Order: sequence, then structure tokens, then C-alpha cells
Amino acid sequence: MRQKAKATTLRMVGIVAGLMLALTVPSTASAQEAPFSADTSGGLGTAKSSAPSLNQGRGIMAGKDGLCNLGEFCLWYQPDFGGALIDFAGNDPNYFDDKFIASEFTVAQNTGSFLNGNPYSYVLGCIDVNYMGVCGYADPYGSPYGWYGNFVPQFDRLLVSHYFFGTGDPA
Ligand SMILES: [Ca+2]
Repeated sequence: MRQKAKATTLRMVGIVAGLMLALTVPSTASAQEAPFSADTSGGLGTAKSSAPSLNQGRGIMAGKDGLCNLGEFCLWYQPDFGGALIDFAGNDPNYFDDKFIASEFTVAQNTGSFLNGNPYSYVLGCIDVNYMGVCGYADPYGSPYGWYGNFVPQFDRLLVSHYFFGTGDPA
């Protein structure tokens, strides 16, 4: 109960911040330009009807603590946000040295679903180390679509690195 109230508060803070920013941005800037070059093949995920809620339990963003927080990029071993999880607060050029939290499974080439919890950034996910190979993107948290879901076939159990790609604007 208490946790839920906190999550709602944080979500509202995000929405208020978003509205304030929207009001200060000139209208011409609201048309979103595609920030990606031709080496991206599109979105990472397939559409899902509902996203898992972000866990705000600890109040602060801490990567790799097993809680998918606002601002983080989270990956699950199974599709539909099931099984083991890893939560990244920053970029990671190589998942081969990462294991899912409390799991023996290596993250590299083992991810079934994702969530971008960052409302200010896209996440570019790639199938080779150091952000190489075929890359696709996850939209910022709160976008109409594309910020969570199961991976499309060209990224399913293939992701090896990712980085946050700032927009400056909330979704
Ligand atoms: Ca976390």
C-alpha cells in the first residue's frame, strides 16, 4: 500500500516534469525527428498490451539491484517480463560479463523481454559488443509504444550491448 503510493507519487512527479518541459519547448521542436542512422533496423520489441510497473521500493535509482526503477533499462530472461531480471542504470558495452540478478544465466544472447524506464532517453540495443552489429531502439519510458515488450526476432536472445541515447525531451 505504502509502496504503491510512493510509486504513484514518483510517476506524477515525472508527468509534472514532462508538462513543464513541454511548455518551455517551442512548438517546432515537438515534431520528433528520427535520431537514428541507417544501421538501426527499427524497434527492439513487439507490442505488448501492458507493461510491468516500475519498482520504486528503494526510492533511489540503483543499477543491478534487482529492481527495475525509473531511469533504468531492464532485461528479463523470459518473454513477458518473466524469470530473472537485470536492471542497468547506465550503458553496458558487453553483456558477456553480466549475469541476471541472483542467477547463473549470462545476460548476453539470453534476453526475452525489455523495458526502458528512462523518460528522457532512447536505448539503442545491439547484437554485438561495443554497440556494434545490428542495433534497434527502445522508445523513452511513457512513449505511446515501443518502450517495453518482447524482442522482435532479429533481437530475440541476441542482445549483447546497449546505450542510452538522450532526447532532452520527455516522451
Ligand atoms: Ca534498479
